[in-house]
Amino acid sequence: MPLRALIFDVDGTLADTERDAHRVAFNQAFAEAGLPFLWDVPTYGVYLRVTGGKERLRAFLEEHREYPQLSDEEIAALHRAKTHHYVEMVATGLLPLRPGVRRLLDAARDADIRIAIATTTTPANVEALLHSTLGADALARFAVIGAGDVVPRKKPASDIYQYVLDRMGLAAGECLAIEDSVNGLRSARGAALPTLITETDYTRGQDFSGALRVLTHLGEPEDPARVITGPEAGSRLLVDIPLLRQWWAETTPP
Ligand code: XBP
Ligand code: MG
Repeated sequence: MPLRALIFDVDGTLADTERDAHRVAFNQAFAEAGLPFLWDVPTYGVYLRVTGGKERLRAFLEEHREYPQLSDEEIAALHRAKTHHYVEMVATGLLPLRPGVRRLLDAARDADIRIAIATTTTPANVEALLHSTLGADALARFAVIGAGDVVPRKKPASDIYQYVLDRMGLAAGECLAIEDSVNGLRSARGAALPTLITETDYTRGQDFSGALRVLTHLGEPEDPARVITGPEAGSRLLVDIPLLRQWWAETTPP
């Protein structure tokens, strides 16, 4: 059975979006609404344990009763403003793809391996990021884009990966997921997907047991990735299609 598809997470995996884009867009929306709080870098890191922007804000307010408590409608309106700011920011080209992402997307296309997206973030955010980094016809590269509220339960539930697999008509054993966080790993593994981790500053040190390999990133010729967990730990390499096929084959019976 060949490897048929790569399923990418977005935030933290395709691009390092959380600290300098999502967090900043939330703070712009909070300030505009006259709210008496903002999320500094460490605070945002704490609440990243909750996936989904609306859900993250709800969790923060529940733990900060000293601040005005917002209704679901108010949170939804605030989140729409945040999405607007995020999309505007990303459209300026502020956020590059992480090392090796473009190279691997192109290599997958050349090898007839489908690519798809499974993310918790709002669809407009995904489209803005893909357009600004991959150009006007970026969306056509992806067989399926599963994003945001299209499923009832966000990561770490496996719903979004199951949704993408169903839409592609593929079994988990024919695919490989690429993620950056423990919530993403749980989600992908819950759908029985072999999963590669490229960690970020926010996710370094999380419990990645069950991952196929943990890497610093996917690597570029001038900046190879370092393997953090796996038989090659400590070595530097480029993640390319032959290597992905080799790692993926370890997970599937011949
Ligand atoms: C990342 C998330 C998202 C973003 C914010 O998901 O948890 O909530 O931080 O997105 P993933 P929204 O890594 O699965 O892409 O504000 O649009 O929810
Ligand atoms: Mg992520």
